[in-house]
Amino acid sequence: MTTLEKKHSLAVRWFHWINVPLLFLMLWSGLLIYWANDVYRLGLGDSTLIHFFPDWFYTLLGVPFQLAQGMALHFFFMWFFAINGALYVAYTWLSGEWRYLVPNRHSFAEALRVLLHDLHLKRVELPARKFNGAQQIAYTSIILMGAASLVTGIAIYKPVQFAWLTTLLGGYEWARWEHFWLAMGYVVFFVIHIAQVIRAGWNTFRAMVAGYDLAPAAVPGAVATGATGDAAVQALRGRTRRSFLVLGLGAASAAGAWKWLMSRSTIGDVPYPMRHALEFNESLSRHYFSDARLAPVFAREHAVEPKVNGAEGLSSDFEPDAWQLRVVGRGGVRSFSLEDIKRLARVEMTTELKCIEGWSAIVHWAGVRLRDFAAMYHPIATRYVGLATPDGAYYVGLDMASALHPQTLLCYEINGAPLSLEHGAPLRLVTPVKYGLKSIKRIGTMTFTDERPPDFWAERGYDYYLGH
Ligand SMILES: Nc1nc2c(c(=O)[nH]1)N[C@H]1C(S)=C(S)[C@@H](COP(=O)(O)O)O[C@H]1N2
Ligand SMILES: [Mo]
Repeated sequence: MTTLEKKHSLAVRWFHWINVPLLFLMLWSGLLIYWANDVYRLGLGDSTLIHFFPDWFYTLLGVPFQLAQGMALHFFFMWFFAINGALYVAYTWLSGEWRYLVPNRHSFAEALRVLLHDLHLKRVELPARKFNGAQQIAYTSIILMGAASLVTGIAIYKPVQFAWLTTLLGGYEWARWEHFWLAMGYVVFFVIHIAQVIRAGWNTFRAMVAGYDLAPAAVPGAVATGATGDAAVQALRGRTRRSFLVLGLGAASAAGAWKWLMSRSTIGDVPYPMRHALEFNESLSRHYFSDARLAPVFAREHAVEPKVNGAEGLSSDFEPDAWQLRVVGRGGVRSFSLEDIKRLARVEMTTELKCIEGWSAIVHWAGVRLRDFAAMYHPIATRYVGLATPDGAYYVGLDMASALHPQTLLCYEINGAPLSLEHGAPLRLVTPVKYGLKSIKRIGTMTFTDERPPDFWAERGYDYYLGH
């Protein structure tokens, strides 16, 4: 005699059909981000065992190298991921389902037995309860990992605003490392889990969709639904059909929503809903931003030579000796020599240059505050400062608060030596409250304006504000 047994609660199915797909979106967009740098690797010292990810991996999966799009997706879907995660946790809490899902003091011993059983190392009876210890540990650790991914993600997305958090996690580079290995952890989980599902067979999979399974009538603890025998089989069939229909409709509407999202008109190279999400994130950062919020500073002996990254606007026909800084404001155009600039108060700082591609370096800079320069030049108050290379090929825009931040420097020295041409001689910007791409090398023109100045990388899909 068989009976229809309720196998999986709403929370468990929610977890599988909503949390997991969202996690996949985060992993997918993360994959678009990780190609960009060589810091993600498995190895010891200088020898690398595996590089994340080798080129063949991207070719195999057909993943494009799209850092900007990956970030836009990541910072758009992070909201869905976070909000859904919070709702899920609230639901399991309020419904009391957490009791089945959270490990208790027996879970660990039980998990060990499950492991021995699964590996065929020992013939052991598995407990007949709803979730065994191994499953409880798995569910709960994925949720904790999700929370940890959010926290480490925030710490690397906004490492200046959330400097306390980043410091707590061991600093920017550690937080990035943690974020990455959590992602690898999901992949390991997923691979093991898929193997288990395949081994467990169709009925287990069906139960995860329909929530119900057939059970021998005598199983203790089985929640009898009334239907037994043929009636139970019939009832399960009906439920299965309905559940797969719902799942199919859900998948189809998710696919539709994705298509809709990706086919929207673009602003600065990303579909407008994602651009708006980036701008929303920007405005949150901005509200959190203040002059008092300084990027962390380091001891000078930690400074290293940063790699040379990006040579847009650094054409070779440049004559450093003839260089002058052209300043454009409402009052007209004025030019300044390097000597004029060096007469301002010299400022030194050791800060972290963080490239959006994922690498970072602690560098010792010397120069003058843009704020001091502006005070000397005395522009009519404007909302933005635009900076461009002499040939106009690279250009960045800064909101005035960021431009006048005490750590925003016009630099002429790097690690105690004059700037080299490839690091931006004769004068470059360094602003540790933003990603490195705002730190324009070889400034030719500085424009005080009320209109948001063009920004080379924002036009190519990145966040404009890029505040940390
Ligand atoms: N003129 C110019 N400035 C630039 C770039 C560039 O391509 N051209 N690249 C930016 C980027 S993406 C980074 S990370 C930093 C790197 O500075 P570095 O080459 O001195 O390490 O410079 C920024 N400033
Ligand atoms: Mo960069």
